[in-house]
Amino acid sequence: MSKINLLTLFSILFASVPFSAYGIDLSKLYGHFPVQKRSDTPCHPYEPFKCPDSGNCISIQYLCDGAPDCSDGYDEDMRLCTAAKRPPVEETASFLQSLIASHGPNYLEKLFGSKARDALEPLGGVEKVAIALSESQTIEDFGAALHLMRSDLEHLRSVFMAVENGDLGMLKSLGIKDSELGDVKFFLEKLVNTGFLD
Ligand SMILES: [Ca+2]
Repeated sequence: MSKINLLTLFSILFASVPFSAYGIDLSKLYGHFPVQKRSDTPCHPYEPFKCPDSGNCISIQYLCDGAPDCSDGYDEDMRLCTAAKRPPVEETASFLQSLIASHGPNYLEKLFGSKARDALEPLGGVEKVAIALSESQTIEDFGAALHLMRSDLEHLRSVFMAVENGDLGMLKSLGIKDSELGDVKFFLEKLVNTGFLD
């Protein structure tokens, strides 16, 4: 995930096309892309997405539609298309941050294992974990992205599966407060519903 430029993204965001109608919210990808070079010419509003390699412009409806339209297939990039379905990175980061603020800097060890202490510093920080949650298609990809230990990954999977099965006792046993249960459940279900446990 390195080549889509931010200005193209903004041109998409502020174009008159109601892109949410396509079931994909590219605003969620904010923060994933480097800034556009000045020499780049903008795409037409009707075809606002610029393929990073070839520079050709395609319509939003061709993003993540299952068929490659950019010459290098970037419009079907798995991380791009996974991230587009997930909660925005900023939202995920603030969710993780709120759990840390509420329960202390080592709390997320209960979810992600022993490397998730010190406000996630050993894993590269909150932002990095949030991006991994956004871009990783499956929990296996997530574990690989953050180099989690197998036992930690299996524990995390058991938490997700408990939530998927409606077992909120698991979250309570991890110290999640009643006032947080709704948010935590919503967040974990959102990941599950976008293929995290597949
Ligand atoms: Ca396509």
